[in-house]
Amino acid sequence: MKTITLIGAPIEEGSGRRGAAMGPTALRIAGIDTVLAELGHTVNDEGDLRPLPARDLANHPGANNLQSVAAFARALDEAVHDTARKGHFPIILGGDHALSMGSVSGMARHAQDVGRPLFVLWLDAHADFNSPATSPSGNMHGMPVAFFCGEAEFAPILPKDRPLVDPKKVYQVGIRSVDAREREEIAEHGVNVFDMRAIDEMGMAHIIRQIVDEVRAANGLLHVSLDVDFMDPELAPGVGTTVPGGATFREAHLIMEVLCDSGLVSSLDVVELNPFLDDRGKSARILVELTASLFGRRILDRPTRAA
Ligand code: B3U
Ligand code: MN
Ligand code: MN
Repeated sequence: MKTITLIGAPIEEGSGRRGAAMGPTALRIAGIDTVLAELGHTVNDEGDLRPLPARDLANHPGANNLQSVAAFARALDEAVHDTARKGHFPIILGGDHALSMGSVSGMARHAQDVGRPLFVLWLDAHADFNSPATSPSGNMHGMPVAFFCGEAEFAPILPKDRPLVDPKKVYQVGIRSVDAREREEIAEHGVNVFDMRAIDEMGMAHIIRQIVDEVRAANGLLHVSLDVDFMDPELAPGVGTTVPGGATFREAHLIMEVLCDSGLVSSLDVVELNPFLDDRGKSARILVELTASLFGRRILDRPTRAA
C-alpha cells in the first residue's frame, strides 16, 4: 500500500480559456481521496498549491501568460520533488497541461537523486511539443513535452540546473492531433509515439506491455501524465480541446491495470479537466475510476505475468 499525496494545481492560464482551475475541486467532489483510501492507501490531501511569483519574467510574445505558468511550474517542481523525496506518491490534480513543466521537473530531480532514469508516459490527443517559436496558439499547455525535453531556453521558467528528460524515454499514446512543426520535432527528437492508428493496428495491450518492459529493463521510474482528451469525447467531454476518435473506456482502464501490475509508476498528473464543459460530472468520475484502476482496483485477481 502506498502513501499518496494529492496536490491541487488550479492553473488555467496555459489553456487559453477559463474553467480548468475548477478541475481539482471537481476531482475531489468526484471522490478521488475516498476511492484511494478504500483501496487501502493512505491519502494526504495538501489542498491547492500556492503559485510562486515569477515577476522576474518579462512577457513573451509566443508564450501566453508566461508569468502565471512559471509561477505554477516553480511551485510544482518544489512540491513534487519534496513529496517524492519523502517516499510518497504525488498525484497532481490539474489544472491545464502546462503544469507538467513543473511536475515532470520535480520527478526528474527525484529520479536523479535516486540514480534511476525517468520515463514519461504521455496519454493525450496532442503531442504538446510546441515551443513559443512553433506554437500556432501561444498556449503553453501545448508546450510541456518540448519544455522538459530541453526546448526551454526561451525563458528561465525553472532554474538552469534542473534535469531534463531524454526524449527517447518519452512515450506518447493516443495522439491524433499534431501540428506540422510538432510532427517534425517529435521525429527529430526521437519521441516514441503510438498514435491512434498504432493502437488500432497493434492493440493497447501490446503497446502498454512494450512500454512497461522497456521501463523495467532500465530500472526506471515512470511518470504518467493523463490528459482528459486522451479519451474519446463521448466518454469524457469535459475538456476544452476535444478530438474525436479517442481511447475507449476499456483501452484506458487496461493501461491503468497493466501499469498497476508493473509497480513502476512513481507519479501521476490528471490534467485538462474543465468542469464548466463537463456533462454532469461524467469526465471527473471517469478520471477517478481510472485512478482507482492505477492504484489496484481490479475486476478479478489474476496471476501476475512473468517479467
Ligand atoms: N497543438 C495546439 C492545440 C493543443 C495542444 N494541446 C492542447 N491543444 N490541449 C497548440 O495550441 O499547441
Ligand atoms: Mn495535453
Ligand atoms: Mn490534449
